[in-house]
Formats: sequence, structure tokens, C-alpha cells
Amino acid sequence: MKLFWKKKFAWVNLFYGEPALALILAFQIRQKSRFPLIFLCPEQVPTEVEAALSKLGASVRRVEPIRLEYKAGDDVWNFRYHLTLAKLHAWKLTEFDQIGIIDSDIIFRDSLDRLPELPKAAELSACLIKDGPAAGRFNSGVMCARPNVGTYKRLIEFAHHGRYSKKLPDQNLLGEFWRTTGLLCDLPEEFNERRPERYGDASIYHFAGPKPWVAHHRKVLSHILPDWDRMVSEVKAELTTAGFDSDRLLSSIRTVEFIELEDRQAQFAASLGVRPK
Ligand SMILES: [Mn+2]
Repeated sequence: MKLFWKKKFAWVNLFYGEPALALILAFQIRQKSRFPLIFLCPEQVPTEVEAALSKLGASVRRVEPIRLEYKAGDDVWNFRYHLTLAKLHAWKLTEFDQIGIIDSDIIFRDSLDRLPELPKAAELSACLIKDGPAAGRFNSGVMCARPNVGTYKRLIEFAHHGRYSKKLPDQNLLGEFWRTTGLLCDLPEEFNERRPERYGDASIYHFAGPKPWVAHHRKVLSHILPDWDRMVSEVKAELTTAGFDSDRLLSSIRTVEFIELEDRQAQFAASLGVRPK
């Protein structure tokens, strides 16, 4: 047996106010991985949501938000991304040798534990973006990293003083940070497949473009919907059986709730006095 099997591993997700996807993620990881899932939470998590997440086997850790100073004219795309830098707290989880930092807009096709098993030479492993304007960068939806407090401190320093685009702050920060030290390596694309037509070949499919919970996106995802919808109803059934108000907990994956999310983003944008592009 290879040595890296012995390493302690945890999945880490940044929870910022979207219970439905977090619950679906927890459900999938409990089903498809033997490793724990930790939610890093830069905001208060409602008691009911925390109870439901722990019912599905995940744990919740409160972390301080990492706030950037935005200025008018900053290259900003979507204001909900301002919270994503709290992801950097994952580098402080030194009780684990390795962590898998994952988005919640993903669906796992098979056992997840091939990912922790992969030997990794780099401090941070992710899938490179091969084409389009971001070619040569990487997608932060699925990353493997080694927690290290020294790295965490350097990342925080870079977050405040380094040069990177704040359009997708966490992804661009990590990409720039590791590009200059040359430590980023390539994960096989099957662990972060973002092309719907390649869904069948993926171990992890990432809804980076069209989302199955957005009504007008569903058409292009028709081949994925049976798996997705089945999983949502399984999560719902389990939560209902356990006495939770599953309709309410899962309501945000309905289109109407996303409209509210857009409103919250717009309010945040307005509070900063800048407009997203
Ligand atoms: Mn994503």
C-alpha cells in the first residue's frame, strides 16, 4: 500500500449563505467519500441549517471574513465573490495533511477518494484552463492543497498587497500566487469537468456555466438532470424524515430564490458605490 493513503484528508467548502447546495454537497460526500467535510463559514449560519448539515455528516467552522478594500474602477465581476477569500482559512487546517477545496456547484459521478489518492508534487493542484481568455490559469472549483500556516500568512499578505484581478478574487489570487512560485500543477480534467457534453467522462462535474437550478439553463443540461433531480429528491426525503423543513432548506435552488440572491448582490454592490460589469 502506498504511503499517501495514510495521509489525513478532508474536503473543505466555503459556505456563504446558500444552504441547498451545501446540503447537497454534504449528502454526496457522505455517500461517496470516507473523508470528512468541513464548511468554512465567514457569516453566521442559521441553527437549522447547521443542524441539517451535521445530520448529513458535515461540520461547520466559523471563520473571520477576509475583506478586501475595493475601489471604484476595480475589475469586479460579481459581488458575492467578495466572501470567497475566506477560503484561505483552509490553509490553517493543519490537522490534515491534505485538503480538497471544492465548490458546491458540483456533482460527483463516482467514488471521490481517487482524488486524495493521486500523488501530487505541488503545494496546490488544480485543473488548468486550456482555452478562452483565461487559458493558462486554473479553475478553483476543485483544488488539492497542503495546509500550512506559513503559506496561509503569505497568502493573506498577497491578498492585501499582491497584484491580481479581483474579478474572481480567490481564483485569481491563488493563480498569481502560485504562478510566480511555479508550484501549481495539473489535476486531470475529469476532476473538474465544466463542459456539459463531457459529463459522461467526468468524476467531478462542475456547473461552472449553466446550473440545473436555474430554470432557463436546464435545457442544455437535459442529460444531467435525471442524476441531479434524483439526488435533490433523496436529500429532501432524508431531511424530511429527520424532521427538517426540507422545502425551506432547499428552496434556494429554485429560480425565484436566485432572483433574491441577485438582489442581495446588487445591494452589496450599491453599498460599495460601484457597479458590477
Ligand atoms: Mn463553481
